[in-house]
Amino acid sequence: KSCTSRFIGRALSQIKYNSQWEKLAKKELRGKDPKSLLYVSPENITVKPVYLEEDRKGKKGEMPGVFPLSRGHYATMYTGRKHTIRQYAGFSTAKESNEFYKKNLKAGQTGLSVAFSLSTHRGYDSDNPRVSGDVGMAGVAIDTVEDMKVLFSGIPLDKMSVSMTMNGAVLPCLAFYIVAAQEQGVPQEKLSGTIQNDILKEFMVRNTFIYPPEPSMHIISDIMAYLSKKLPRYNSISISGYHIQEAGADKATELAFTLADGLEYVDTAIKAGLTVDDVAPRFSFFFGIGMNFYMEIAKLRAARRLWAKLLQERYQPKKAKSLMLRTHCQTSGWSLTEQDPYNNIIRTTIEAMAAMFGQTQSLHTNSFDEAVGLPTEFSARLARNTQVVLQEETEITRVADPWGGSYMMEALTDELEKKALTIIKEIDDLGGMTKAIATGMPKLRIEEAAARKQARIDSGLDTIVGVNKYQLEDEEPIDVRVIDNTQVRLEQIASIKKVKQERNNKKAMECLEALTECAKTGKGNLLDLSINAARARCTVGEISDSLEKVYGRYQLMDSVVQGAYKGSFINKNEFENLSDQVEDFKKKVGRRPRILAGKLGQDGHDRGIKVIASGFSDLGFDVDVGPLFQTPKELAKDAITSDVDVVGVSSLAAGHKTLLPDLISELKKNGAKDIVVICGGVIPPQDYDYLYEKGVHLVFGPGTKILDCAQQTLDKIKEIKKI
Ligand code: 3CP
Repeated sequence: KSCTSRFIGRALSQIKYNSQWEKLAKKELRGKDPKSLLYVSPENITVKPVYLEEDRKGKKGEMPGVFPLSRGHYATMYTGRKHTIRQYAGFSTAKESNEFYKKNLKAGQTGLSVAFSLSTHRGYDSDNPRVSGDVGMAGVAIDTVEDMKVLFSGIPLDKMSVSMTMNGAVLPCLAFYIVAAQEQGVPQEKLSGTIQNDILKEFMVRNTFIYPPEPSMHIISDIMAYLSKKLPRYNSISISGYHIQEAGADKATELAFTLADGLEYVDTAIKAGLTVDDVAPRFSFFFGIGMNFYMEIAKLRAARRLWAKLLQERYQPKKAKSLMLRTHCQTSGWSLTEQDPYNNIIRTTIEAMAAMFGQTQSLHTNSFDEAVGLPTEFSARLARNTQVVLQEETEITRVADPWGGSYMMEALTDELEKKALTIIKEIDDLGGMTKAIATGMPKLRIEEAAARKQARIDSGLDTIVGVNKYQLEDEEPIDVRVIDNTQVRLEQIASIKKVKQERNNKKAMECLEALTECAKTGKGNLLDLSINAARARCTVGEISDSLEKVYGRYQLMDSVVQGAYKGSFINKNEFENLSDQVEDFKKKVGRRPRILAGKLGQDGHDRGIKVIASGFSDLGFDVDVGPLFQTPKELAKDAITSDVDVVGVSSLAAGHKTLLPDLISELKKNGAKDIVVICGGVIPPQDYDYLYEKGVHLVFGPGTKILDCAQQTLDKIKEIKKI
């Protein structure tokens, strides 16, 4: 309550009501001040209980298809062409994923979107020991062009538009795709689709980078140069806000960082000798859509307007298409709950409606079981049909930008535009996004917002049904898709071996050397050379290594946000009760309880681990966050060297059943039996017993309150160490 009134206090002075409305409202509220109805969003936008004609005074109406394009970049929008139903999918082997794609296309899906294995993302072949827990788990494992051919077997690539979420290993994967199409009889100029290729956000949030920022940007400019000449129907980048929102950012920040990334890519292309009109018509965007319904619709309208205005002001393009912000959207994975999971179907439907009202060009709807594991065929069907029903059974698509002209929607669009522009100016002042990222500012902003949001949920200020309100007493476990990771890996290893045996090895080595040489000298085009290497049957690991020799592999420097969790936690007594216990521990033991928060394997999703680290640190724990992408052996060694009481592992990419038992056996092997091992993340409840049997002490599902997690951890340390 105190937090709400603090927000409202700040907002009050800015708000003026229509006096007639105020009088009526006061009467209805039996004398209570109508200002108590104000809501301040996380973007710090004051949402009023009513919007009237006077809120639009002096502002002209807009038309879809006309600059600044807030209402849509086509005059007809969905009435002319409905959005693409593009479900992001991929798991296990190329063969299994191919079968899954074909079934989905028969059942109403209209575009494809490939989820790659994290091993592939990070440029490792499936036989690399670093990726023993990752192969085929959170996406399909692709090691060579032969896998890519199987992935699209029976799918005509001249007709089907395919999106590939790939950033780190973008060169080999895009090259495999182009060669697979050619060997299917489809020339590259006929390919339509999108490559994500948005490395800047990887350094901020998603972490599937391979090389440092500078060579990574060079790779992007080579890709843009190649695609703009040779693949005119293919979108060279998908500038992604989705992961920024998922990592905790509010919508104004998501919008601003995404567009600032876009501006940086235009500048990069211009520096490489291209023009804005060579590249911008094939830029595409990608936003997350969460539960704040009106704000999400406004965000997409503001995004189109801001992009059109910024491009016009800064680059004066000649082609109308350069101004169009065409976007894909995905419903929020973060908004899904493990608790009472069928509620997720409702959440996804609401978010899908917001995306459609916001006039997205393409949409993925999440499956309800994604908070606990990989989608099953059943949950994937429901997710897809959410869009099919919205498109085909409702009349939502009959009107272009149906919210246009709503006093409220236009006001929110203006406000978001203003807020985002202020943040974009801050980035400009830092010298653009690459430089801003080097200062750590964007990452820190996002992590602070994530810690604040968690405190609002843990304090009950923000409701999540089934999690902090209306909880069920008994939860029935739901089915999850199980992947035999060991089997997938063995199959991939066999197929790599076969490809290597059958290829002309001399030719393959020459192609790899040419790539290394190009990386050294900057002469030649890296995508062009990767296509040669793909055709010569070089693997994803070999192509990545040929560049790593010159560029090196990037290591992220990380820190823990302090004070944001504590500052936003409402019930101070509850917080202090636990922090007092931590103080007592310190008095008794002579030091604070020490925790090493780690990530195993190639899973770079670090919102969970960062929020835990911030919360535990504010409570008085001594917290270290380990580097990303560790092997169980490396994490065990760090834990022992740092003499910690607890190792906390966050797992979001399904590697827990392989990686955690390995961690425990490494700890035991080295005599560290009394280190408490806790884990959390996307872990199906069916796997909890398996993990406990293997020696994990505590498993925390998504939605666990940080205070509960910290209390149980502290109790467990005392129990194990007999304190
Ligand atoms: C469309 N067209 C129209 C109209 N609407 N023409 C006239 N009137 C209309 N009303 C034309 C377009 O100009 C275009 O032709 C063609 O129809 C196709 O339409 P589109 O809108 O471009 O649609 P699509 O091909 O589906 O492309 C959508 C975008 C694309 C542009 C957004 O980039 C895309 O599909 N992105 C998907 C990205 C994605 O799936 N990402 C997955 C991330 P022309 O092409 O000739 O102009 S998953 C990450 C998950 C989290 C994680 O990281 O793990």
